[in-house]
Amino acid sequence: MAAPMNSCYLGFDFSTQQLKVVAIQENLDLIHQNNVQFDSELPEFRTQGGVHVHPDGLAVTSPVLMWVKALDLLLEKMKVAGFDFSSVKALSGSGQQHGSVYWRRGARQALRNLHPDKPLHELLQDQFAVESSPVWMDSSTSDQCSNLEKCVGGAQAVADITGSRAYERFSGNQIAKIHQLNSDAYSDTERISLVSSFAASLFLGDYAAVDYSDGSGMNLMDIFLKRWSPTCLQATAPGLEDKLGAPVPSTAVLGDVSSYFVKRFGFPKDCKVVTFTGDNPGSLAGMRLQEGDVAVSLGTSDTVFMWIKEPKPTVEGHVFCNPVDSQAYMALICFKNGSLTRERIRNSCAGGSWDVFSEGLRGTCMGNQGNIGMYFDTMEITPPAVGIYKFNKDDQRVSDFTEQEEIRALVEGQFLAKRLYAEKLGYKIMPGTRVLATGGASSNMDILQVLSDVFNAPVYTIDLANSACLGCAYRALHGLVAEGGLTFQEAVRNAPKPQLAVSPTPGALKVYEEQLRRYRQLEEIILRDTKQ
Ligand code: 5FX
Repeated sequence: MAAPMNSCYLGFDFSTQQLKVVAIQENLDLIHQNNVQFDSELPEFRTQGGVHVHPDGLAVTSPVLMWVKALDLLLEKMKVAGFDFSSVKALSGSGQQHGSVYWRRGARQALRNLHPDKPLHELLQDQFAVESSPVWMDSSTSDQCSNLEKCVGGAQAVADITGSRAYERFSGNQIAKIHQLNSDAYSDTERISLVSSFAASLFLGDYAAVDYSDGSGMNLMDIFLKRWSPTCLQATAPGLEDKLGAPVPSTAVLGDVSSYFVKRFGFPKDCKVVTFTGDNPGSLAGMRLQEGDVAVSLGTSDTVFMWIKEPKPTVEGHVFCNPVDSQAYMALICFKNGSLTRERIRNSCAGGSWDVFSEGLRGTCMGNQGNIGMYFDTMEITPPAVGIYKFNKDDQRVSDFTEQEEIRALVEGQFLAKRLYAEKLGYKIMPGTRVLATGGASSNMDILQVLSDVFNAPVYTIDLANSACLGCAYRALHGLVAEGGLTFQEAVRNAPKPQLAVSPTPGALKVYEEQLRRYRQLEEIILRDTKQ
């Protein structure tokens, strides 16, 4: 039976700096969006950019209760805005990838008995064995990564099983560190969730399973067999399989929403909770990525991802299970120095104004007269390097650029790195290639022009600057019909199509082939020097 027109679907995104939600109707029209900014709206947690960077500069965590309280606040804001919760047929969501949450023994009972008179953060305040959850910006687990690669037979062997070599931010290595340094907390942990499955657990009123796609970012799952790898589990921590629960397909319906939400907000009793996934997989769904497209997400982290059919994991980049098609995969490359670095250069070279930043791009020409910059404010993921490197047209290291040159050097450098690593993963720009852009910076046409020129391909955007929550609203809708065999593409065929934003400037191909060649060489030199 077709759902009435006023039914709607919710998609949440628990990202690094904020919690967001969108609501879409059955016809896929967007009817509500809302958000909670962690730093400004929950100042009691004293985060900066949603996180705490520890004194060693390597460990990065977020208070798990902040995420819980953000959900309390978001739902209150929706209520005040007159949102009709009784029309929600299904909900899903995404979370920043790799972050891990440690539920204390007894937390399942607490989740099953949430009292509707109280906010979640009061009910759950004592239910976490680890209060500061490690997040994706963390790079403190080098020892655990070396150990995993040693136990499994090398970096490529780990990639062959889990889709990625051992990465410091990947949850398995974070779990190993907690087991080693905080063994009491580990023993007191009943269940380990990812940020995504933790958020789903709140709605479900029970532990929610990890989905295949986000589960691929743990260095624990066999992405081909779609189950935990016994070798990786054993190398990580004892008794881990029980603490993780079995992973499930990303389209699975987990069950009905907890009675807490029915009583407190008026959700229908049979409102379904569809498995939550990672923010990048959520974006893939929101952008309705097709084979051959390359997506560039410009957020706190910048990511590049592609839809692939025959994955060949290497020691660079990641392969994840695809969130909307269980036969397919997605390749992903993550760059840590994304929007925070763009904001820093905006502040230092453009007086804090995006308009002046844009003028800087328009006032300089393609190729920046041979100047090249690499801006790794914090330890980068791709490539593993830290520091600021500026080169003139003769490949000599220089200490200064003019403000406008600096702005262009940053943006060109960020996009050259994206093209370089996409090509290393086998991606080829062909006639017909589309670059799909999303994330905060995708609303800046001058930044997109540079992207289009560097990739020598047209850039498309979708209306919403952040596609992860939209993708999860689509996934909520698809989750209800997936078992009947309807594909994701069929379920969302009427969604707004990505719109052409900019096309490459004539002459871009020649300029950036040369810049890319130099960028590759200069990066190799930096990496060689870093290792010495
Ligand atoms: C992907 O591997 C990442 O680490 C980041 O893009 C996080 O998902 C950001 F939330």
